[in-house]
Amino acid sequence: MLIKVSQASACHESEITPQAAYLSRRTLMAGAAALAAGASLPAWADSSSASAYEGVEPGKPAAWFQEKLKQTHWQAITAKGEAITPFKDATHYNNFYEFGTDKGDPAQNAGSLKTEPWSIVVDGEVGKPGKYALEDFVKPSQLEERIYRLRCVEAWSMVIPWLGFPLASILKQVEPTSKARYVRFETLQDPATMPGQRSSFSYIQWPYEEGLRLDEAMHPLTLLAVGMYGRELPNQNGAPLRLIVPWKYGFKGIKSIVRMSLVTEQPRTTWQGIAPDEYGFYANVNPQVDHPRWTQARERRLPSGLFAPNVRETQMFNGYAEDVASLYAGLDLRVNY
Ligand SMILES: Nc1nc2c(c(=O)[nH]1)N[C@H]1C(S)=C(S)[C@@H](COP(=O)(O)O)O[C@H]1N2
Ligand SMILES: [Mo]
Repeated sequence: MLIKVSQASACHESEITPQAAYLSRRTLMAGAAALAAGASLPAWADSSSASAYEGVEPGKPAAWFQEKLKQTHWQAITAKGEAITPFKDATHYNNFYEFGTDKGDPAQNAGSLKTEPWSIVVDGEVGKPGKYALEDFVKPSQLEERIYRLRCVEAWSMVIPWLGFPLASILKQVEPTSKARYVRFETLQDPATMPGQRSSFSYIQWPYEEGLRLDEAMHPLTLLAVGMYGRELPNQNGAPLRLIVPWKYGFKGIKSIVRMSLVTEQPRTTWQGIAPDEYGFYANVNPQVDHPRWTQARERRLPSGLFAPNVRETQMFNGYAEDVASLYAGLDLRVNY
């Protein structure tokens, strides 16, 4: 059993709405170059009509990614009845401060990021510490597609079809010891290819770092993503490996991960370091706890414009309460924001 999640997020073929999830066979073939002859196609791949997948650019996927893609469990989890955000928006409206602070900067600048070869250091409280080549690290795990809401703390949101591996299956492989209580994650630090790390007025202490409690990290909804929209991750979205925790604000989803440490103490996180009264360690999506400078009760769902703002109510735990609320039983979410 790969995923144990409630009925609320589990996928039922019949409930997949056409506008929520499809890409034409043509787009898939052209866009995800990785789907070579003989590759299995998602069940809904024959749907026609313009879709969120329009304009999916052909990438240059690593060989291991192409292999993994053939065995993908398509739509393992979906966001029922919610339209997928167009690929164009998901790849041109980004937060990735290593490449600049404007939403368009990552798309413009992240081409310099070299994602192959890539390795991940695993250390701390683990039975099998080491420096793993990415392809070896993910080898035993099956690729899954998961369509999740992404809610940024800045009060905008998207719906993105990720491709990735449950973090739990990857963590089990390195055998956390009984002392491990948290996971700390670190992004690549490379000023030569990351212009945002060169700017002298930067208030961020690089590298970007994030963390999860071990039970959050092991939760079946927590994903290590290597792709989106049926193809490998574009650089601006955190290639080649980034974290996705769908019930938390987007800043927990650390990009371009080079290190994972199993630790005993709650790790320091980048945004907590910048403004501890505004960004907490937990960062669970919560419409009842406002950001000091704006409400968190509502969000702008992209694409959103002046005449079609597309505003919706924010849901507790971003709509994943049924699956994750029990993780926080007894915890004051106003104090632990
Ligand atoms: N290393 C790193 N990871 C990061 C960020 C960043 O600036 N640097 N921004 C975060 C924020 S605030 C959000 S909302 C998401 C955005 O992911 P996306 O651009 O793929 O939508 O990435 C998160 N991960
Ligand atoms: Mo964010």
